[in-house]
Amino acid sequence: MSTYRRLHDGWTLSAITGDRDITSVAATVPGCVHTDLLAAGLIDDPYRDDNETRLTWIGRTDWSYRTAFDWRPDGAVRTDLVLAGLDTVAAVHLNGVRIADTANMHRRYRLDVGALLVEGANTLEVVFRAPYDYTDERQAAYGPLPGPYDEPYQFIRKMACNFGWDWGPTLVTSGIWRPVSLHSWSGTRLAEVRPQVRADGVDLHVRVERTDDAPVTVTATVAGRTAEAVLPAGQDEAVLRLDVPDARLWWPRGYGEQPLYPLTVTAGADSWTRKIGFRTVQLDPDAFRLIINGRPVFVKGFNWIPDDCFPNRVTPDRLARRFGQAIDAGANTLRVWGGGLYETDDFYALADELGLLIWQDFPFACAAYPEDDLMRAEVEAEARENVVRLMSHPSLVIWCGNNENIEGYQHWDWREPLAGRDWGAGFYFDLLPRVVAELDPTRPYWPGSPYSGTPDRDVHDPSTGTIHIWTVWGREDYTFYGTYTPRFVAEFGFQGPPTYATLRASVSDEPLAPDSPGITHHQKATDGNTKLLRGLGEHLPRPDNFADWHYYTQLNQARAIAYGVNRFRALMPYCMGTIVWQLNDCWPVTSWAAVDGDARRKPLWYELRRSYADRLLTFHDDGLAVVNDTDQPWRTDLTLARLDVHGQPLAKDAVAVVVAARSVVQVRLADAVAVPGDPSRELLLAEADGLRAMRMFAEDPVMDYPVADFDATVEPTADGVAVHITALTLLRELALFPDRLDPAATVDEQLVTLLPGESVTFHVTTDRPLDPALLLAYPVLRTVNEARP
Ligand code: BMA
Repeated sequence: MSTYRRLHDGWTLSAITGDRDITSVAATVPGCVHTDLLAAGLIDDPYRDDNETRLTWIGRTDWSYRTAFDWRPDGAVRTDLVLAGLDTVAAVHLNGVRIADTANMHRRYRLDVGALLVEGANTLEVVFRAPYDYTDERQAAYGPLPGPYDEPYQFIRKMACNFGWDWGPTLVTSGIWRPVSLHSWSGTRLAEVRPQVRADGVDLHVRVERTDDAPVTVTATVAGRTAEAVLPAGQDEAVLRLDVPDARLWWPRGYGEQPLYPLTVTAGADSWTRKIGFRTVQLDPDAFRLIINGRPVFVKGFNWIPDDCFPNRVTPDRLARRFGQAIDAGANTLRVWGGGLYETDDFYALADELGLLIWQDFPFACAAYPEDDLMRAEVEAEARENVVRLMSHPSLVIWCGNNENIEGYQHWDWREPLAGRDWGAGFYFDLLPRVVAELDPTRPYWPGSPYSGTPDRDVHDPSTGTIHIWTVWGREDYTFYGTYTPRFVAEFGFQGPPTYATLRASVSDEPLAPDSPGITHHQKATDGNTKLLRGLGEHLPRPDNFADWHYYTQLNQARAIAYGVNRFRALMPYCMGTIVWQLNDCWPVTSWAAVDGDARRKPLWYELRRSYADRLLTFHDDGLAVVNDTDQPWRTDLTLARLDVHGQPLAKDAVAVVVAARSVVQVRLADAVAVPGDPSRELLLAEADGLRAMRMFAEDPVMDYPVADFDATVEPTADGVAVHITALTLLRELALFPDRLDPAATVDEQLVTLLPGESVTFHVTTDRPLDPALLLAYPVLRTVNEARP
């Protein structure tokens, strides 16, 4: 037999240290202290205003989770308590007996509890030690270690960004964050199944645990093929080979389909099923190209952070919506960043179905980590467990040792504070690659990001490995992306505030101002708001009110990232990847995200949808790049024109272009088109097959744009309104912000430039009747025409 029973009912939460009287509050499992206290009305919403600052005590308190459950002997030989995730330093007590001590959020625990269970009422208690007490103790014993944040996250195996980040609040959680069950079983249990998938089959490494000596038959089935092994007494491991020569290959989206095949393994009464995809993956380390089924893939990606500070709130539905936003923007890859988690099984299963490639960092980020025995044992255990847990997923294509720790060692003045002590190199260069090679040799491992291929080569070397480009956000104008000729950009980002509706709902300042307390609190980056303004450079005017600040900084974010993406795509195949920092936010905040903390798309998202489209036209200093990231050659008659700001052609050219599949053609521009007579009154236009690239010859504040004029109609539709705009003058980057009128309203398009006579329809989804006069006026409808110095 083999039966699981969830133990998710009847939990209560009590504070067992500190001076607050919190006793037997109803608790949710899986969950955490913050969400329980919030549900009980004992704390204010941590995401609102600066409430976060009044909640630090939670991470400094010991907590007890307690439940009682009925149990009757069910004939099983073994009954195991299975704890899929405890956050973090915990003692587990069953019927008053301490049965486990844990100190790693990234592990699961299975405890044989049959001897302790009693017929009738049983009690289960998990006592969590205050995370800060534990890290204080560890830090005192080891000595402080360098890192950019004044938080001790490297001393505990817990999601690092839980301690705050330059986009996230410091909300240090405790709790039972993943399911708890009792597993009753007799005979045989499948203790570990490791499918090493090939293009034409799968090798299965199976380990069983058993309660008796009877021979056990292990059977594996996939795609109509079956393999079997009989394990005699004393033998607990088998390797089964299944050949599927006619398997249909699994491809990343944009390269083919994603056929998934259920793979089932049975042993006695236990069985295990996962959907696998047949494919190969290799990493060409010099060029840093990911090669799937023999074909190099240009990575168009997003960095992924935990979608909520309280990961138990991230439901499968929510993941599906967020992944939908990533793929609708044209992405084929998510990089699960090292300051977060090994994500849930649902996460990778969804990526398998959608053909989204997953780059998985091991959870180490931006700090020197201790390498003492305790840490090494935890790291090895969690790595072994998660490599095995995730290896059935075709979407997972690369393991990466850490985020920015090798860079930290090379560039962030760590040597002196380290004084010769270890900093984590033993994990990234030895332990983790050893674990991956032993358990899952089908996947490449890369020691860190950024990383240039050997430990002594500068991680900033763009000619090899991955780089992260932070010079732009930190100090340079975004056109500085144009000075890079990288192999693979695994991070680059530019901030913008969240949508208006998101800010309005999370900040109660009246009025909202760029420097009002709530807006300031919901900006976590060092000098973030100063950098937002500096980043406007010559591109857009200095805003002098909140609405303009919000609009220009959002617009500038969109332009900056599009500039970088377009540059890197134009360098294909020398450059084979661009992973934007970052897709999502974990709360409402001004950040580098394309989708804000309340799931609303920022202007960046819409601009990226153009920049990540399969076909792209993009101007650069020497001409125009015509990018074709499809499997078909692209034959097109490209038209090029120099126009005045009233749309009148001053010079024209036509070029027949053939762009081979998955390649780029560079088109040089004739001087008649490329050289302006009066830069402030002229622009450059390229068009092909309905695609367009446009470049102003001067920055917007000096462009002599006409005052925006247009005809507009607003018509009701089944789910909102259609806003038709016909341009009477050039309209530069028309945008509509209906969330200013109805927080639930969404719009399907943003940042559309129209020449006189051209039209666009914005489809607004809303339940409310929106006043057309408000919809068509400042600050809801915007163009850059008004952007005067
Ligand atoms: C990189 C990331 C994150 C950070 C981002 C923005 O360092 O790896 O740590 O949030 O830049 O500063």
